[in-house]
Amino acid sequence: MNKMTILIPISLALAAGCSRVAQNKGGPMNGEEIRTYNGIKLSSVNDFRENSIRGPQKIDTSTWRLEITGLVDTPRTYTYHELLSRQLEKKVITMKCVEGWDVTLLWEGVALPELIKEAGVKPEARIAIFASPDGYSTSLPLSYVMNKGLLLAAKMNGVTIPRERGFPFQLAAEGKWGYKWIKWVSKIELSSDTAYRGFWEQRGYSNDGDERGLIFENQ
Ligand SMILES: Nc1nc2c(c(=O)[nH]1)N[C@H]1C(S)=C(S)[C@@H](COP(=O)(O)O)O[C@H]1N2
Ligand SMILES: [Mo]
Repeated sequence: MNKMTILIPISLALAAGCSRVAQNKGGPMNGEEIRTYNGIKLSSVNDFRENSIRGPQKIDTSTWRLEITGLVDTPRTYTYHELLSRQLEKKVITMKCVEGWDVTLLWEGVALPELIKEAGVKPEARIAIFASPDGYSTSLPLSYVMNKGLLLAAKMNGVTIPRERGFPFQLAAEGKWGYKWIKWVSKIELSSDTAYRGFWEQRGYSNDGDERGLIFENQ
């Protein structure tokens, strides 16, 4: 354990992330990642910093489920294999952390609006609340999720998302700060409660989370 590791709990209380350099400690990553796509130079899956509130989660895909619930006509659950057997879409997207670093990768995953449509949206639904087994949560306006065609990403740069990065799925919340890009997402709840605030949002970070806008709510 080095000095940085000891300092992490202190910096976590202050910022949506700290500064441990990511390492790929095994996990499901396979094959060689691609580093250019359609002429665009990509970052590496190793260029992230490890910012997770409780460290990397270990998900067992045989028991893992994605649940879509709340203000829907029919709550739905999907297994890992059900999701992966769907058509996957690809997009190059940059993720920016409020700490001042960013990564541009090829994200590949399941179109979230399709899953939400399968559950059926009740007219009162305004936001989607996302939750993960590490106790993390965040929310986004339902109109943004649907219109932007957000992906639940299963791959980065052509390789399975490493455990540290959110295997089996990380939400690619295009246009929003990194803290909206929830890792290990396992529950999506549609809600009318626009006063809901996620983990970092409760601690003062912008609820809108637009990466071109303010970092803090009351600036
Ligand atoms: N479940 C979960 N998702 C999370 C986080 C977390 O702590 N837990 N951290 C967020 C933050 S602050 C960032 S910048 C991105 C990328 O974090 P990483 O670099 O640790 O992968 O993941 C986001 N998703
Ligand atoms: Mo972050």
